[in-house]
Amino acid sequence: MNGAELGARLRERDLTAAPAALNLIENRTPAARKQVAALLAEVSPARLGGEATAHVVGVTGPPGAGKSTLLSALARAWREHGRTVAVLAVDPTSKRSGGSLLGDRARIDADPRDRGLFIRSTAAGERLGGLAPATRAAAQALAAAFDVVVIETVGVGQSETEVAEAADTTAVVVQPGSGDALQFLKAGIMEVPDVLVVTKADLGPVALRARRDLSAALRSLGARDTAVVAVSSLAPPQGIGDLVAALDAHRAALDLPARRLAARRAGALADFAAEHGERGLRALGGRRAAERVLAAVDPGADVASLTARLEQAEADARAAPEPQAPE
Ligand SMILES: Nc1nc2c(ncn2[C@@H]2O[C@H](COP(=O)(O)OP(=O)(O)OP(=O)(O)O)[C@@H](O)[C@H]2O)c(=O)[nH]1
Ligand SMILES: [Mg+2]
Repeated sequence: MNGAELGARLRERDLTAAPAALNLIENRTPAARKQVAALLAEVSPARLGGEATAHVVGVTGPPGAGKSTLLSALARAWREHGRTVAVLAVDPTSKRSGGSLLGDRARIDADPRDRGLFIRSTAAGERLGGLAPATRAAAQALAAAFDVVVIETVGVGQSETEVAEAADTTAVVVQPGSGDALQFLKAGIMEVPDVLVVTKADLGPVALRARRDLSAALRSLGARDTAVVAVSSLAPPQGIGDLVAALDAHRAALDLPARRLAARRAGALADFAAEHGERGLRALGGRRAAERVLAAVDPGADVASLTARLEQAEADARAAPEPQAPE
């Protein structure tokens, strides 16, 4: 499989390259990883002449909150607006992705003939709620070709942090009557999301109350910019248009190059840590030192080359006869 060729096709917005690109990205053999690096280089900002134009949206929330049903409705709305959509549903139950799992957690209802909508289940990382390096790479690759790339993960609380790092906009999805999100927000366990979605608005008063309580909690935290949107994803859908608008508004107000640069650096650090563990980070001189290494690399570099730079720095540090004196 030729990574550079697949990357070039994605760069030219050839959506039919997506399945093969994802197969390659999920293949963790050394040979495949070289090809993945070649693929990512083709869709790097340096090669694209700027940031990939997709809106990368993180959708996260507790099991059963209604994420997949919501994404069915959202995807439909985006497609009606003429936007192409890729959904990466992270499967927390599997560390390796297998054919049998595809579509299992996704449960997204879509027209299989629609070439503008691509849905894929991907395996979760080692830690609960973590993003596998493959998921991050997949999002970056698809962001060159699709208008919207969604990363859907299960969990609420700290587990959403990695998704928030990888996405332009993060939406936390909660269902009415589940007090967890409210408690997590108040206790500061959950980072304030960009958009908060209360699902199952068709349930009536309980949904309205959840929306009111969450809005009040956000106000008391000073998070006035976070939109709280109540939706029903079942027919007839409600609030989906408002949610599309809230997501777009967040994206429009964003310093995209800064956001994406931070995402690539965080991604490289996470990939490096996943591969080389705490020992690897220590060899580099710790997280701060690793961040300094990354800050010295061209801002247009892709994650694979950033990770390679960290690996080089680690090798240099191990080869050095004496430990480097801190400045
Ligand atoms: N009444 C009502 N039920 C809904 C709505 N959205 C989803 N549901 C139901 O809630 C249940 C869970 O929905 P999913 O979309 O699978 O939830 P999820 O968050 O993707 O779940 P996991 O992937 O298991 O974490 C299903 O039985 C849905 O039919 C809604 O707007 N109204
Ligand atoms: Mg789901």
